[in-house]
Amino acid sequence: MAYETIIVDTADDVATIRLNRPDALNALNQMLLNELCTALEEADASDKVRCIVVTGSEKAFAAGADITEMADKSYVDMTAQAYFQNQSRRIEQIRKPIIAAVSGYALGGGCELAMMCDFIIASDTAKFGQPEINLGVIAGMGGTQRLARYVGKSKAMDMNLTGRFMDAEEALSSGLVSRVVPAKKLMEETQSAAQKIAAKSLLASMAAKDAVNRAFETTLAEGLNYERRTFYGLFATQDQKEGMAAFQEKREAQFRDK
Ligand code: DAK
Repeated sequence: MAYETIIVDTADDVATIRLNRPDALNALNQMLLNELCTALEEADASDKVRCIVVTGSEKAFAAGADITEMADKSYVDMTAQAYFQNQSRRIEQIRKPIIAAVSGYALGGGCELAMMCDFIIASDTAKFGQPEINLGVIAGMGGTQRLARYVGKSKAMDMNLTGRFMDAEEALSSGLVSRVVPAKKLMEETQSAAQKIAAKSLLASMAAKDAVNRAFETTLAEGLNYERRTFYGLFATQDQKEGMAAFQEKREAQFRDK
């Protein structure tokens, strides 16, 4: 499919989706989010894809929702159009693992999009922030909710109330990102992580994603029950037999997603 605001490249079991509005630092507008959702859904349905990477440019992952698109909207417009609501839900429904590779600015909706991915690999130039307060509004797609779960109340309040940016080092030490790599190595390291994930049983990696996400939606006791039942369920797969046989036979497992 031909896209105007993203570039999709699928190779070696990994779909890489690059946000591509360079003139606006990849600001998220309706078209970009719709195209991103379509590309994610296509990757989720494709038997050529076992892991997805979402990235931006060297200067910006995304500098937020497009202020130009929003500026003149009224409360009624926002509510009637359910602005960005449907797209958030579509992203949450993706079952395959998604890595966000972040270089430069990940602000407002950009930071929120990165947090909707399963984990974030940041370049040492990355800057995260929820500066919506400077525009007279607040975060609208997880900046008060997911950020608080990632980094705790104090830092989430600090970021949302002062609008200050967090650099890569602080993002790492506070748990927002899983690793920081030199800017020049960002895509190499991300592709290497994606290849590692792609080599696993897709049934197991989708189950792992689902189970970790469950931790944020339920009590510990219910979450542990869910995890244990999912674990038992994987013993119905050929991939479990293959994975454990390969360990015993001291060879690489050949998973077939069956
Ligand atoms: N929207 C539109 N255009 C943007 C933009 C944005 N968010 N960010 C940058 N640009 C544009 C600039 O206007 C400029 O365009 P020209 O003037 O060249 O035409 C171009 O990108 C380059 O930007 P700068 O010239 O400003 O570049 P600098 O290096 O000087 O500064 C910056 C980079 C990232 C610090 C600065 O551009 C900046 O502060 N940008 C705005 C950051 C921001 O406030 N982000 C939050 C936006 S509000 C919702 C869910 C979520 C949201 C909304 C609703 N629902 C579920 C309802 C999310 C809201 C937001 O994200």
